Parts: sequence; C-alpha cells; structure tokens
Amino acid sequence: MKQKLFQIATFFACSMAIAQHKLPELPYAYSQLEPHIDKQTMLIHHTKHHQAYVDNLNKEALTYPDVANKTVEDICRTVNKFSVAVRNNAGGHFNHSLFWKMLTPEKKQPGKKTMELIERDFESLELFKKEFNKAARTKFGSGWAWVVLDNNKKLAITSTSNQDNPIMPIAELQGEPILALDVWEHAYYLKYQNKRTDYIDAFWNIINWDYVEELLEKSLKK
Ligand code: MN3
Repeated sequence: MKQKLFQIATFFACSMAIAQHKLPELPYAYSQLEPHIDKQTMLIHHTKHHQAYVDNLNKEALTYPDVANKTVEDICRTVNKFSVAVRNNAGGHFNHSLFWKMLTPEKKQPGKKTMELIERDFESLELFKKEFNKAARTKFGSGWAWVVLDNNKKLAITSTSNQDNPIMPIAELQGEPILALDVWEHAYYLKYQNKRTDYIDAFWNIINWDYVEELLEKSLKK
C-alpha cells in the first residue's frame, strides 16, 4: 500500500513538473494576419506544430529533470547539456513563442532606436531588408532568419537550421534576437507553395515593430 501511494505521489509530482511548458496564446485571431498569412496556416502552425514542440519538450523531462525546472530560454542557453531532442523541441518552443509576438495585424513602423541602429549598422532600411531577405531566401531546407544584437552590441543578420537559434551556444553567430522569420515550409506552403520569396515579402507588412523595439532596448541593457 505504501509502495502504491509512493508511486501515485511520484506520478503526480512528475505530471506536474512535466506540464510546465505550455503553448502560449496568440495575441491576435488566426485570420487576422490575412492576406499575408492565411488563417489555416496560422491555425495548423500554432495548434499542431508549436503544440508538438511543447508536448515533445515536456516528455523530455522524464530523462532530463532540468527540462521541467528551467525556462525554455534557460534550456536554449545551456543546450549543450541536453539531447538533440531537447535542442530541437526547446528551440521550436522558444522560436515560435517569440515569432508570434513579432507579428501583428496592425500596420507599424520601425521604432526610433531600431531605425537608429539599422542606419548605423546597415546604412538604410532598404539595405537592411535586402540582407535579411537574402538570409531568409537562401536558408537551405528548414530554418529561421534572424536579426540579432550581437556581442559587440551591433545589429547582425544570420540564419539557423532546424529549430536552432542565436541564443544557443552552438549558433554560428550568437546574439539576442530582435526579429525572426520562420522559413520552414509549414509556415507558408498552403498559401505560397514553392514561392518562399513572396512569403518573405509579405512578412514586412505584419511586423510588430513595437515589440522589436522592446527587444532591442532590453538587449542593449544586458
Ligand atoms: Mn514553424
């Protein structure tokens, strides 16, 4: 009986720990990013793809207790200590949580500090866009394009494969993410099929520049 109670208690303790990572709600409706990103893509991307990263990450807590104890950001920053499955799913959870907040149905303009650093590090918004688009377009296979504040506090553009990101110590170029674009086919294929370039162009209409500015200000203080 005691043994049984212990097993039940352990089961509940584990279940509680395992349930730590949760799918965040979107700050807008699935249809609100249309025509740039369609409702069906948003729905599947959020409730199936992102949910799967969260569920698979929580399963890893059985092998790695730290998965339940740490934030997804901390896991990414210390990803060398974990398995490839943790790396992929923690990356997936972190990247998508960030990405949703970088999008908005409201038309926004780059903030003051963002423009200042874009002009300082890329000369103009046009050249900045051009370089970002190239990183997004030429990422072979599945991955992400990023704008980061690098370790010298300069803006830099990079890309990562799969669900890796620039806060992982394994990233080629490390830095604090300011802007990101998911270029996995699941992010655009229903509407754009093979035309990744059209999806990238559409992305510029739905960037939440207020959030970009907030991330930049935070990163400058780190
Ligand atoms: Mn995705």
